[in-house]
Amino acid sequence: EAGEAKWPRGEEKIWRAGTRGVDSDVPSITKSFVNHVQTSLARQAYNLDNLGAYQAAALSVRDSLLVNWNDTQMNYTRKAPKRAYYLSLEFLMGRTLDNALLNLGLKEPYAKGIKGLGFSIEDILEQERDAGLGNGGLGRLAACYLDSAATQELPVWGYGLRYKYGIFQQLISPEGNQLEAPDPWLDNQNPWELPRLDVTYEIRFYGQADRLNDGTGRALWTGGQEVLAVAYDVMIPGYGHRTTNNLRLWESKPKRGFDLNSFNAGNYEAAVESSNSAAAITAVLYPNDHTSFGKELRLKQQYFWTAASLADIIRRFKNLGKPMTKFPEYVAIQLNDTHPTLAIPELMRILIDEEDFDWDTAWQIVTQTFFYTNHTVLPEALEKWPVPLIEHVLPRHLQIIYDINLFFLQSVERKFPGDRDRLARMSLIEEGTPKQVRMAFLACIGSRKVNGVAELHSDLVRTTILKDFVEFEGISKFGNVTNGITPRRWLDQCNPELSALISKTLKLEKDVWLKDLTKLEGLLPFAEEKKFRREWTAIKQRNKERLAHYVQTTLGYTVNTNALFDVQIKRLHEYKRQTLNILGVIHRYLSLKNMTPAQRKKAIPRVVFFAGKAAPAYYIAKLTIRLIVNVARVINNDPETKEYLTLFFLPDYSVSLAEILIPASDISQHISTAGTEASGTSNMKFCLNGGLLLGTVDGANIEIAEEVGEANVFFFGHLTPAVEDIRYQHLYHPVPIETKCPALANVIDQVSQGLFGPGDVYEPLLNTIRQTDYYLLTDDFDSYIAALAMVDEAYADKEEWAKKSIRTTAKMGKFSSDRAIMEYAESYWNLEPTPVPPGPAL
Ligand code: T68
Repeated sequence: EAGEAKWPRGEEKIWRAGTRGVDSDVPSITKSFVNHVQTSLARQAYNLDNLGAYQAAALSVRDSLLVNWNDTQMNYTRKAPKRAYYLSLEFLMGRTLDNALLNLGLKEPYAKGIKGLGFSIEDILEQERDAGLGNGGLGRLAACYLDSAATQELPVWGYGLRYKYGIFQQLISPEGNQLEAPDPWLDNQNPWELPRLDVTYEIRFYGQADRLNDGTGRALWTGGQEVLAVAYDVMIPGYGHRTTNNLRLWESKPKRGFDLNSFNAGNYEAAVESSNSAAAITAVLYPNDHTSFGKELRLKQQYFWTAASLADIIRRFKNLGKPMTKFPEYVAIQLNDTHPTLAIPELMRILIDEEDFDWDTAWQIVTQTFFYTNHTVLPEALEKWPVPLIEHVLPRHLQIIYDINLFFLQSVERKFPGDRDRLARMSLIEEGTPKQVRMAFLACIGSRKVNGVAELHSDLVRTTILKDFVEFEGISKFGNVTNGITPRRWLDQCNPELSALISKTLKLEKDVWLKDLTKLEGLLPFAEEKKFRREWTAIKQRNKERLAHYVQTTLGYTVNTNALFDVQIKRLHEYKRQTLNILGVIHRYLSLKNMTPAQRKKAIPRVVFFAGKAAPAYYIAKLTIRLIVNVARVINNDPETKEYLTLFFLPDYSVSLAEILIPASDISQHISTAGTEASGTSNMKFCLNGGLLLGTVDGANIEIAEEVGEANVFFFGHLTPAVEDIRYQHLYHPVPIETKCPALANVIDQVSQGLFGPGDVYEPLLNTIRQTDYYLLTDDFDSYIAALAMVDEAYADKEEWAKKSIRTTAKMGKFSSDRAIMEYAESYWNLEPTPVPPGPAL
């Protein structure tokens, strides 16, 4: 059979017996733990600290993962199913140990064993550094999808880059400025990765591309720089069975240690320089979300990663012994945003220059293989690469992109003869100085299907940025897959008490409902039971206390846990409108100041939490952080109001911090200008944990409201269809804020006049509102304040609030990433689950 592994040499019996990793009984676990302390770590029981204990535990768990991983890969090789590959420049994995224990079903025996050896599992889990190889939603989505693909036993691998430094560490100066420090996450060696020093590919940059002019369309690409891609594998265990998929991350290194010619000539600097430039490619994650920059190193990252991944995928396919024309029957490649779009011209190059295919056959193969997911319609986020830069770095690819464009525009001309505007609109090349390649268009025409990430967003993709392409290619190519989140990490791991209560109440083992999240609907009748509501609320309360404890130990502040906890945690961006939130906080503060003590006594106490990073060059976003921190400084120290309102900006937001914040929230804010947030995924996490949603009619908020009922969400603000008209009015019929929104004008005046430190500092931020107000703060402020008041009113009735909270969790089944990944598998990739058979693999 195709892909049958060769029988190994030597004593068959020993090979067949193999190893089963670590047995799941406590004595075997402690033995393996001690063994790793003494051999892998070369340490001893005395002086072993929590970090050492974490490493030993991780290495022990890894043994079991590896056995499953091997058997899974062997099974895939044998059965040769169609495979899908998820190409993402970001995988925001967070911590691994707790997730690995959960998915292997080993949490309890490891906790026991570790306790018996004098450590606590909680302390050990805290030792692990987050793998922060992503910016935000896009990278975390990729991580959730890997968890779900493995859980659904789908043959899916991820491909990404092994950044030496992940997303920067955020520090906040006393003045409230964001400072960035590097994130050396690999400094204590990483037990979760397996270096594959034998899996390498040579990747070329620069040089010349000479067309052969032999009528074949082929070209020779020679010269330039060659860099080595080295594979590191990360095991991705599924929940509740043995399937363990792979995430392959590439590291760049010089092809030879360093340039021997320079070295021999005595030019040591030059010799090391070229090796530095090779290593630079995977040195650091770019910290910009939602802006396209056109930097050469970023382009090199994209090509390095797509070329290495494609070479690896093709090598694996060729082991099946099938002709390349069958490639799309065995391989689906999902492009996570446009970042891996160069894979399209790269596969064309391989098929034409190396495999001798004619253009049409090659294009046929390419367009049956790729799938493209769009994650934003914000114009500044749509990737464009300057033509001269591509020509310099990837000369052959530019030729191919031009050829793709030529044939494409010819076909547009045939369908819409003489429509020159249309040709200009649809061209892959945007005219200008310099000309630029429009990557979303290339990804679109090179793919079999295109999708957005929530219903509204997918509609916007179809009616705005890709409208012409829908008219040309037909609507059926353009779909929607609403995002999802893994309930393993985002409920069971981060909120174990709630998970236990759910299992007890549903009378189901958690491995049943964690794999079929629609089972949560069974909670609905319990919303009517007072005793259940009390248990539910008590768990929320303990999660609030856990967060308060975190704030106490990190910031040194005491948090009032009897207050309503109001949370907004996400990347800082004007479109996400953290500014609206902080101006709303100031409005509340000013109102409290205007009350008599007796009036204040009736107010609902509120604690507002912010967390999130700003791109290092995003000045306005950094000013917003500065404003938040300085507002906090003033109001947290105001004896008149601090009982009723306090505010915290928690530095260095991460997956692990989200796991503390989300279970503790009563209300979370998802308040983007309508039509700007493609989906949002933290909205799903909060609601799954019984937090209510305050938001705009945007992204997945809409689908959450459809599920849980509008009575259980707090909506406000203008709707998407109105936004364009309002922006037009801002430009051509501006109304002064004082007239349009006096409440907001007053808040802005207070900031400007120095209530929170020198007002001139904030002028550039305030001017964005006073002037174009592109994100409609002046239009939405009043309804936002009204919605906040509705929240207060609803929270005053604790029994009703608990009912809303329970009903919300109960209706979140749709938002499991298991559902989302199965939609991709069935409607896009055409993949089947491929379970690992019981018993040893050999
Ligand atoms: C997010 N996009 C969307 N981009 O904003 C969010 N961009 O609505 C959605 O839920 C999520 O994707 C998942 O679909 C991002 O997070 C980036 O991080 C990014 C990074 C680099 C370049 C451009």
